[in-house]
Amino acid sequence: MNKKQVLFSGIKPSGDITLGNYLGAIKNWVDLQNDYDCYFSIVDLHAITVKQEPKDLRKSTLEIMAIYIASGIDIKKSTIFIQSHVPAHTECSWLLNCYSYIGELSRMTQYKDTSKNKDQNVSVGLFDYPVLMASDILLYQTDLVPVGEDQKQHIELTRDIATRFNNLYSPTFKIPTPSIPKAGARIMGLQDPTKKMSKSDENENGCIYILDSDDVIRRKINKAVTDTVGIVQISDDQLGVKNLINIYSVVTGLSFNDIEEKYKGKNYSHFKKDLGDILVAELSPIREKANSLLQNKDELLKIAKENSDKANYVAQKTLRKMKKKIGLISL
Ligand code: ATP
Ligand code: LTN
Repeated sequence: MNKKQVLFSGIKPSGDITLGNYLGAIKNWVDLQNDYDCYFSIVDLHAITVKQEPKDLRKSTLEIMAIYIASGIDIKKSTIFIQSHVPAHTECSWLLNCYSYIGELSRMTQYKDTSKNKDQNVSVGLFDYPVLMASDILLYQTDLVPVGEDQKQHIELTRDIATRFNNLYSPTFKIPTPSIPKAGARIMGLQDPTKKMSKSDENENGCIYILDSDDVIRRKINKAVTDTVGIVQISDDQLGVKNLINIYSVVTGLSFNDIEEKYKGKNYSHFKKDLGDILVAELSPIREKANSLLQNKDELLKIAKENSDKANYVAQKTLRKMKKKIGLISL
């Protein structure tokens, strides 16, 4: 039997998980786990590149773990682990820092965007974020990295660093390929459809959170900004409506055309009511399962421990290889 290809992805516990995270990432992972040997991480070390309240960080980390499982990621098939439980990630990151260039890191748009909005000091960690991400991916000899469009540049950088290391020494890392979902690749904010829906957004009405109650989901959809055109159609002059149609399409599997047809002659409130119902049907079972998992923290931690043992074993193997090639003495 051929060995399955390896898949790695992760989400930062930097806030409550949004519909963007779910449709752009988690939902696709669930489908991929039968075909790949999957690692899904909660990347807490990435979250601390910007300020986090310790208690919120702890809460988000466990919530993401519960949401992964509640959304259908099967711990018998996939490895779900907390990044800081596998020390090889930080160690590998230092090593790869020595093969990464300030020039290439300076060109990363996520860094430029995040640092631009900070009035206080920007941490070295924020600048170095992509090297830690490269370590996450390369330690597992990853073939495929499913991410939203915004992360493509970081995967390109990962490929460059890996190729550089392989050329300098000898083949050490698999060169990973990004996989960007066509649908759901970019869910926009409900209050500002020119910006992506993001868990660190200050405006709560702009985001639907996976653990939002049914009423809150419906209310946020009702309040979503639209326009005065009044036609449910895909148009670049109607970014709010376009985003809602996209969400509708990703959840139901209906094409944009089907949706436009279905709502011909109907007003926005009719469309929004249906979309609210569709989202409630999709998210409420996940919320209930996640909340029930969160009732038993010991069980979640037990899963985290077992899975990190598995991840540690695989990651250490690559790390040992790297150190040997670099010329570090092992005992
Ligand atoms: P933050 O607001 O803290 O930057 P985020 O909400 O952008 O966080 P990440 O942890 O950076 O989320 O991303 C986790 C995964 O979810 C990534 O694969 C990312 O591409 C995807 N993702 C995040 N936001 C969206 C979105 N609005 N639409 C589609 N995919 C998204
Ligand atoms: N940088 C990613 C999160 C992330 C990740 C990874 C994704 C950290 N390490 C490894 C895929 C593979 C983000 O901001 N979405």
